[in-house]
Amino acid sequence: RIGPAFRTSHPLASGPVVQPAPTVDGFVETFLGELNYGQGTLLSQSTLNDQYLALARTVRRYLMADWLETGARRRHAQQKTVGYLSAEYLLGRQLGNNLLATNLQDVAEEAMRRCGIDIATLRAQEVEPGLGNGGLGRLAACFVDSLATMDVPTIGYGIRYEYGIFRQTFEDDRQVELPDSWLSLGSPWEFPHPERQVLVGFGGSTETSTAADGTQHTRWVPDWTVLGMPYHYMVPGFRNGVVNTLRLWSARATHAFDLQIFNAGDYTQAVRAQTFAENISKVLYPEDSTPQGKELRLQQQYFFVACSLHDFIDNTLPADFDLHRLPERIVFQLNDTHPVIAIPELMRILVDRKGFAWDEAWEVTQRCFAYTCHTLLPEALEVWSVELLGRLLPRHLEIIYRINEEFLEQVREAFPGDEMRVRRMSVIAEHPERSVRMAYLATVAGAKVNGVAELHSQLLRDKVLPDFSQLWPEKFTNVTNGVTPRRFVRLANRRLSELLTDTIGEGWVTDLDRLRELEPYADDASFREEFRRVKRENKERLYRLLAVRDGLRLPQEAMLDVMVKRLHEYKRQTLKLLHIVSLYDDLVSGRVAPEEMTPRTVVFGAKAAPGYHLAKEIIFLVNSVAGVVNADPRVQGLLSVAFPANYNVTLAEKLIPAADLSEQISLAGKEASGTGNMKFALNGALTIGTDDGANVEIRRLVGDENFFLFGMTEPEVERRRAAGYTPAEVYETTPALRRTIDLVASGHFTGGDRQAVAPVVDNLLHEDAFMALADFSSYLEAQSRVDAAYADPEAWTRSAILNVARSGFFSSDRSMRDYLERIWHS
Ligand code: CR1
Repeated sequence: RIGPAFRTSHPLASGPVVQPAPTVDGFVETFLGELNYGQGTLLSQSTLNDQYLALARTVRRYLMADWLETGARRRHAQQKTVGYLSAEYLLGRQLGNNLLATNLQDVAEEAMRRCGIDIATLRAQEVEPGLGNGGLGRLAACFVDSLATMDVPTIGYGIRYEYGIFRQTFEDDRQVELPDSWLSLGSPWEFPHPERQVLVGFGGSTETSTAADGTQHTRWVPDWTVLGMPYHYMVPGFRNGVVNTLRLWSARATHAFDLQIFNAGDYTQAVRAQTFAENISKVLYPEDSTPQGKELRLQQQYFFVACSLHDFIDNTLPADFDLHRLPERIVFQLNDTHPVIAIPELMRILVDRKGFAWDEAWEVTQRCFAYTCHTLLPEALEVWSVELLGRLLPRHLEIIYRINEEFLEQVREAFPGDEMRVRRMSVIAEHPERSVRMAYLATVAGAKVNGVAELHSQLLRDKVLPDFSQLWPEKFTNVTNGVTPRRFVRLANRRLSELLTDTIGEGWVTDLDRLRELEPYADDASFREEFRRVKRENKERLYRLLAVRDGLRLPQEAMLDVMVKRLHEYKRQTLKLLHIVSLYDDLVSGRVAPEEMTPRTVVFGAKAAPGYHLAKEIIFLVNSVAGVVNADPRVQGLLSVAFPANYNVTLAEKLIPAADLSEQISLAGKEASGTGNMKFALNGALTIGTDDGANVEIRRLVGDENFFLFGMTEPEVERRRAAGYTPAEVYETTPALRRTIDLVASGHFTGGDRQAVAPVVDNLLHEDAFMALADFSSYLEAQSRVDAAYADPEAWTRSAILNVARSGFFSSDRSMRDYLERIWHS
């Protein structure tokens, strides 16, 4: 620690200065004070950004006493803490959420009105911290929200990327990535703590010495170091006086500036060290589900877990704490394999620094970690080459080798003579190059391993880690994902929330199972009318936004059909596109008369990883089709396609409440869970989906008749593949598909340019790794059921209400209860 804690006998020293109970006058005064003394400006001269920052700081004040008090209470109680280790937190905007948590929405709105300010314009000023790629990062944000609302002692640990997920724009229909400089206008929600900086080493070598009694001691001598500076963020519970902490690490140079080099006249060289060190937390890797083995990424991973473990062990626990009892005080939940290097790091701390014997340390370590797997794609299971890991973290590699040796002994004992199995299960893979399988390491060391939906957990046991589940069946469990009802219903869908609260009371916000009480109202015609009004108003709000944001003009009446998620072949945006093209073709060729068509507006939102070429070609194709369809007078009002750029949490909060139809159309067996699917159902959209991920559970809960199922099941996919899948055959034998693909291939949507569509078309015809063609007919058939159902508004609304009423299970509060019961308390 740098500097002693300040001690004084002043009566206000040991408790926070409590912000007086909120009144509009008080809020105005605090706000003006923040403008004057915090921003150094007058209301009459302030910019929008000044006003936003002053408002944020005002709201922050109302959370501060609870934050300080929660921290003090946690230190005093010395309970077991959840250390959530996640390389990503996709938080979304903070202002609205914090106003909601403090119940200050109305006061703040009125206070701003009195200052002549429209609070909505200030909210729009906030740049969301996009410190995540997609589902995994947003899940972490939902989980910490729930843990605070449930008053579970939690520290969220992660990385304060200076640049989050790139900002997407389109140029000539193609994705262009711009840096997301989310910090550039100031970040009012973060608290840097330079006095809690942590030193992290990299590289170098290990030294082993033998003591007089013959015991060996190993020490790592890194050859370069960086500092980790923590930034604290408030994670408020929903109106419960609890504020937990999210602690994100930023990299700083140990010696920011080399004076000797500077004096020698080389200024740029003198700051090189700083630039190098600070690169570590500079930018979020924009790959979702398909990591690339980049050295900087391993540096990021080790950097943040080393800081986090040190922070908890040396700065959070009492100085005299007996580390043999560490599992009583912490469980580190590994959010996918990104933080798995924490396992050898804890071993190193205990053995090399705290003098534990190996077995003692292993015993403790195994009880401190649990691992969540979020994928089924083999290419998404992280591996690090031994060469790279050994160069960057030589001591950790030694530790991993020893863990593996002892583990493989265990396997040999359990399965004598089965050397094939030993090779299969080794944490060290030999081909194509010697590398460390991080998922295996996590499974060997973790007390529990979970998947994120029932089907996924089963496939994890049976297909991804079968040898491990045979060896340790009790290690494996499932926790189905969930989403926070605070942000994704209460905040995002104010109109629906009011209707819900008027109908069943407001308990649902923290007890989402109460939505069940809504079921009888599905049969109440006046309630259905109200429910439709909510949808309509949400659509109007969305279309107003899209008009300003993206220059889009969309028809108010059409069914709103939404597919928002990362762009990935397995998610099958192309299947959705084929459906659109076939609808378009049916209309313009006269196969379907305009009056037979259920009008639709399809909205896409998706970012592609910058290096994922095919995904970017698909984006180009969607934009091309949208351009032609929207400009064709023959389909005006019947079919529109919109692809607003830069889909993010902020846009999701506007899109999801307005949607009628939710597209969850991944190839069965590929989407681990999905969480957008839950958000849509909770906001009264019906799902068209495959039997994949959490869709399975959604369908079971909402009922078959309120869900549009299509496509092969996972075993059917397997059989089809085993029989030899040839997409060209499907194309040849399915006239509607043939027409559709031919129209695309003809260059109709690309001004006659066939070359431009070739990457996608050729891939579909000759590879189609995710079997879009195989599911095409089934998908179209399901979509015609959707059309028919939508044509009956009363029946549709009834189904939509039942989707809401029966989706309470998908609250992340329930997920957290499951983690507590199945993983953290065991
Ligand atoms: C999965 O693809 C799941 C989220 C959250 C994603 C998605 O199906 O809902 O995790 N996986 O569990 C991922 O991002 C790195 O892997």
